Amino acid sequence: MKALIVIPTYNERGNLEPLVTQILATAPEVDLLVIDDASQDGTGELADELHARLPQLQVLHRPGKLGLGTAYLRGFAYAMENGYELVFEMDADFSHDPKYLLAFLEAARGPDGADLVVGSRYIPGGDTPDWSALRKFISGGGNVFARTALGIPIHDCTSGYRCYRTAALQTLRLDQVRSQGYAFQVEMAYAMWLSGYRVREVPIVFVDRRVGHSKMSRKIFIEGFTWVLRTRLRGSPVARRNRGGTATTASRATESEAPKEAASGR
Ligand SMILES: Nc1nc2c(ncn2[C@@H]2O[C@H](COP(=O)(O)OP(=O)(O)OP(=O)(O)O)[C@@H](O)[C@H]2O)c(=O)[nH]1
Ligand SMILES: [Mg+2]
Repeated sequence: MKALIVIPTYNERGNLEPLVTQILATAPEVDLLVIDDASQDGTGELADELHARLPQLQVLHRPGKLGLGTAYLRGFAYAMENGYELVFEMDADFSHDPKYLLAFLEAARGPDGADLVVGSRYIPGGDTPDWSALRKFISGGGNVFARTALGIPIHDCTSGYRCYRTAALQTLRLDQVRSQGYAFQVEMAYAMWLSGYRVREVPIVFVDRRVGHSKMSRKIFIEGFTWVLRTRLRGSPVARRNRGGTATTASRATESEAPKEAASGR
């Protein structure tokens, strides 16, 4: 299966090359797309050097820090335009260990393959060993809140390590996505699930970045919280099935209702 790994970067010079090396050692058949937002530390130039050496790595340069959500949407569009069957989201900071790529590919393969595979910290085998009790509480609590408020059966809907089937993405209203940070991940997971697509979680141990700085802000947390509340009230504009004008949990098809009709091209 032709797979593209999208890696958004903002000041990740110390991480990019070892990450790319490790990805290609684990899954040599995948292609990579680095989306750099005019990093000041030379990440964009390094990505261009890597592209010159590695034909399977492409680079998109954006003029400024435009946010994670728009970077991934650009990556999804690239995957669809270039015939990739699977598209991955992956952070550049080694929090998302490339060793899990094979488990993702396994879960996405075959006739029963998932349309969205989520790397989950909140199922058996998943963990966040480096986090303080407070950070665990905020992330774990945020996930319980999103799950309960939206009624989604996904344990880690804020996880940014995932793999989508592009045929499924193609049926969503991606032009309606407005969120950027954690909300972007929840919005996409919700739209996939609501649209009847098969979602599967594989356990990941999420470790803290080794070098560089986090770009997450309080604003991103608040966006996540208010997005869930708003969506609970108004529904998802992104899901392909949106009966009665609002997408409530009741409008979601069960797996037996042929959720893969779009994904299989029927
Ligand atoms: N292109 C692009 N990449 C971004 C932007 N913001 C963050 N990133 C990248 O997105 C990934 C995740 O960002 P991090 O800063 O690690 O955020 P996080 O993983 O949620 O937070 P930490 O747990 O603190 O690491 C990294 O690869 C960043 O370089 C952005 O605006 N544009
Ligand atoms: Mg990170």
